[in-house]
Amino acid sequence: MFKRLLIANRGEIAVRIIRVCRELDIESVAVYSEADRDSLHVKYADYAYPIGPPPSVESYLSIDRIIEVAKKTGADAIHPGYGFLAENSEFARSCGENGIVFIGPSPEVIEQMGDKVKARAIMKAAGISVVPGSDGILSSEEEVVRVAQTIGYPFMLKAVAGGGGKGLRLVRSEREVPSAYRAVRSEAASSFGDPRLYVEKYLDRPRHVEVQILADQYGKVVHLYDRECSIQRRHQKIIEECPAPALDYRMRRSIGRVAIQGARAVGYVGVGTLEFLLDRDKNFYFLEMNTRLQVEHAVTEGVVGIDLVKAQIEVADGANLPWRQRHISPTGHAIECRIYAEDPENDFMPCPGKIDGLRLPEGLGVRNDCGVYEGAEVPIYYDPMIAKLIIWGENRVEAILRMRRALREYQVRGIKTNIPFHQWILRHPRFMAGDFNTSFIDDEYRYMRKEEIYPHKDIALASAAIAALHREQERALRLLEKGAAEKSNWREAGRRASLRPASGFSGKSWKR
Ligand code: MV4
Repeated sequence: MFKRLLIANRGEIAVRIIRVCRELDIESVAVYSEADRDSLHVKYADYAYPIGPPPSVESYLSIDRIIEVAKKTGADAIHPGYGFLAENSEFARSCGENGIVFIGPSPEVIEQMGDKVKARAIMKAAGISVVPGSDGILSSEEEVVRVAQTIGYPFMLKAVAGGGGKGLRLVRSEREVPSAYRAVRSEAASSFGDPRLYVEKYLDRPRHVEVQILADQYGKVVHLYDRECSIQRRHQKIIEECPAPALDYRMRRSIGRVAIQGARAVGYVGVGTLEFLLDRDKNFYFLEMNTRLQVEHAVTEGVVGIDLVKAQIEVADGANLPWRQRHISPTGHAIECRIYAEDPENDFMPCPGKIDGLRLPEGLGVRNDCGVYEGAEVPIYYDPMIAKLIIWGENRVEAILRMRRALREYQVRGIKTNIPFHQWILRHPRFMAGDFNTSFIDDEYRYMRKEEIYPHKDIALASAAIAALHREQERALRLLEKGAAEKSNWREAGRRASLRPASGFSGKSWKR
């Protein structure tokens, strides 16, 4: 097993990985930018090394600096977490060249799946249905128009190197082709350094369902069921659940088998995710494959009871997977709410700053993967996600009710968070019914005003004020009655003047 593992990441995922290191008796090496000097992952790790100034290109994205720290500290493995260098084949290759194990699939697989056209071709060849579209790269507007004539409008123009929300445009008619072509091409060139484009038939309001897979180096592949990830805003996921409510038993088995087939087709090793779009008739189409641990991996862990980070490290160390597919069964339901430092009342503007107060929910079925602490600063330079709240319940309804309870216990002072927005979603009838798709927030949410986050807040405030007034009047009345009964008010006055509780918690009681 590895002796020392470097975590090329920050925040909650770095802490998550360090925790596993400790359980496996592996020493952990954190790296940090100048903005993260006092961050939780730095305090939590066995060792911590600075890697540069706050901007991630000069720190968490600097392959050279990270490899240098790994060599200097004698780390024999690097875990990239998610984001940053997690799907950078050059980084994976550089680890290998320096005799360091990259916790993830081979650079070749990362590269292949990073090329969305290649990924489509591999999956299609493996007999998996992909969204109808161009089978190759389109290098002119004319070619785009020609393909559109076969698949029809509307369609999606996508960047080969795309993923997430960048390099993507909906084209509704032929006259929109030129501007869309130019826009996606230049965005792809500037964002990914790769201007190549392809086309897919547009699916209207699909659900986003993904399947977790896990493979060892010896050809054994299992799936760890599916996740529903449609609740998102501007391609940023907000709530995920496992299992996906849209799938019944037969579809679940079918999509799981397809995912294993896909993983085998690319010779996958480690943990990975196949993303699918689910149309209205519940046909599913392969979309992309993620060759990393995902933010939402924890909901899968809750339902299948397997530690995915531990499995990742063990597989990278050459372990055999100890499970067969039939040994992996889903139990109950898990939901994750991503806690962002952002202001839902102000167009979700990021809200960096100092966390003056923090109280975390606890209790049965509550898991908190938190990257901050009371007194910590949330820097402006990185993703505003500060924590994940993961709830397990025996079924979806129990998980939702428990999540509402836990969010209520979750108190963050000093910065704004999206917790009230989560409470709004968790009370939405369509969310509760499981009746939603990737457009849910765009369709249901206009802009959040205080009244919407806290329904009947004005009435609640007025009621509380009236109740307080009423209590005062009652108290005054009681005092008057006592006075009328020729009882002295001195006792009451004495009680008030001393700081003792009124009803005798103190040792020396006031005997009559
Ligand atoms: C699509 C689509 C509809 N039809 N492709 C957005 C991000 C990128 N990874 C793929 N995306 C989409 N591709 C076709 N042919 C709709 C989306 C999409 C989406 C997908 C998954 C999760 C959220 C989404 C939000 C908007 C659009």
